[in-house]
Order: sequence, then structure tokens, then C-alpha cells
Amino acid sequence: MNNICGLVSLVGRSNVGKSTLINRILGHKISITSKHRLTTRKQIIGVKTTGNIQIIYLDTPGIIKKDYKKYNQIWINAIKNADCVIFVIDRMYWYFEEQILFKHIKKNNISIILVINKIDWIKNKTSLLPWLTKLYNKLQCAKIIPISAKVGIGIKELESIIISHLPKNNHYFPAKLKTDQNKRILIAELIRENLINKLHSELPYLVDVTLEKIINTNQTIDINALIIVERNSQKHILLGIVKKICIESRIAIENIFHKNIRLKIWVKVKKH
Ligand SMILES: Nc1nc2c(ncn2[C@@H]2O[C@H](COP(=O)(O)OP(=O)(O)OP(=O)(O)O)[C@@H](O)[C@H]2O)c(=O)[nH]1
Ligand SMILES: [Mg+2]
Repeated sequence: MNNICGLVSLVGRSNVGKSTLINRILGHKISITSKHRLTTRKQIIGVKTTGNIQIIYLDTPGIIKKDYKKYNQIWINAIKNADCVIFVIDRMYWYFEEQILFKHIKKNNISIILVINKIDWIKNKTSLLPWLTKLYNKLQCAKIIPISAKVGIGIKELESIIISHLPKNNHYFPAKLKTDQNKRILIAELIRENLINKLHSELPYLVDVTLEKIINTNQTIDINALIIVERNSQKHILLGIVKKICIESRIAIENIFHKNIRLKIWVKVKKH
């Protein structure tokens, strides 16, 4: 058998750039990104098939101290089931969350590729050398690679390393499939991305977006969306920016689906 197929889980602290990396590797957006923590809320599958190689990537919610209990089952399972784990860190930051993750991956005895992301923000690249040595000594993982998911540095090298860690296997998904996310979820996520990128404070964690209606014709997608917040005071904040969110989300959705988008958004307070 010449086919290669494997499951690669991306794990890391919230905000280190896991979703930006998965989008970069796949060459299109399947997972939303933002400057706020806990942007990704559930596991997302991205599939890349090139000839006889199929790689199934799992994007996971970031591990953060505060909500550790709430979100940990997703990355714990993602590690357990993986052929190879991409452990993403942000430059030279190593906190409690990294320590927990590292211990966990080691315990499961799975190959780790440690990715040092956001190196575009490091002016003096030689300052990375002592950090690389320290990590090699401390972690002794399969490979450590500095990259920039946003700018696109080190991605090809990373992909070759990933492939070298995958088993010979039949392909699991049809070659055409790119993600497990259906249109409805992706559209709601694109609106949520636009929304959280405009918000400050804790509010991003408290908003949800659902689609009330989606009618898809040859040229147009008609969408009615609902932003759901916890309290009336939050509704007032959102009403001030909903028009802008609507315009910008429409453009983002058009860029992905290449159709005319008619989008209406309402804001509602969640019924408790
Ligand atoms: N400068 C720079 N910024 C980056 C890079 N990669 C990601 N970012 C930014 O870092 C922020 C977080 O990126 P995400 O991809 O949402 O991070 P995440 O790890 O998926 O976060 P969670 O979903 O909350 O776990 C965004 O503002 C990205 O634009 C990079 O290589 N360089
Ligand atoms: Mg994410």
C-alpha cells in the first residue's frame, strides 16, 4: 500500500495561532481567528489530500487556565487519537498551560512537533537560538520548528515533517472533502469572528450566533442571523455596532462562497 493517511491534532494555549495555522496549511479558511482568547469553541476538522497523502487536521479550543475544566476534554481526546501532535507555542512564552499540555502529550507517548509561532514578531532571530537549545534539552520531542502562520514562514518545512510522522493507511475521506463544517456553521462562525474582533473585554465569550434562515440559490445566499447575548446591557452595546458587523460579515461570507449575500442580523437576549 502506498497511501499515507493520518490524524494530526493542533493543541496549545488559547491565542497562540492554532486556527491561523490550520487555515494557512489548508490554503483556505475553515476556522475563525481573533485576538481574543477562546475563539475556537469546538473541534474542527480540516482535510488536505495531495496525491497519495491525506492529512486530517484537528483544530481544538485553546487550553486556558480559567476554563481548563470546561474545555479540556476536547484537546485530551484530540491528543489521545492523534498519530502526531502539533504543539503550538507563542514565541518564547511557556506558562502553566504549556506545562500541562506537554505532560499530557508525553504521557500518551505520541510524536510531538513543537511549533514556535509568530516569529515574524521576533526582530532578532538569533535570540531564538538559546530558547531552541533549552527546549530541545527540556522536551526532547521529535522536532522543533519556528514558523509564522500569519505571514507564511516555515509552513512547507512543517508539512514535510508532519508527513514523515504519518502511517501508511487508506484514505479516510473522499479527496474533495475539505472540512466537516457545513455551510450553516461556517457562516455563523464568520459572523461571530467579525463580531468578536470588534469587541473588547469579556463580551466575546458571552455571544453566540445562530442562523434563523438560509436560502441558497445559484447566485445568491439569503441569510437571517441571530446574535444571542446574556444580558440587556450587552444587547445595547451590540446594537451600536450591528450595522457595521452586517456589512463586514457579508463581505467575508461573499469572499468564501463567491456568491451575492443578502444578510440580516438581529440581536436577542438569551432566555434564562
Ligand atoms: N504576528 C502574528 N500573529 C499571529 C500569527 N499567528 C496567529 N496570529 C494572531 O494571533 C491571534 C490568535 O490567533 P488564533 O489563530 O485565533 O489563535 P488560536 O490558538 O486558534 O486561539 P483559540 O481559538 O482561542 O485557542 C490572531 O490575532 C492572529 O492573527 C503569526 O504567525 N504572527
Ligand atoms: Mg482557534
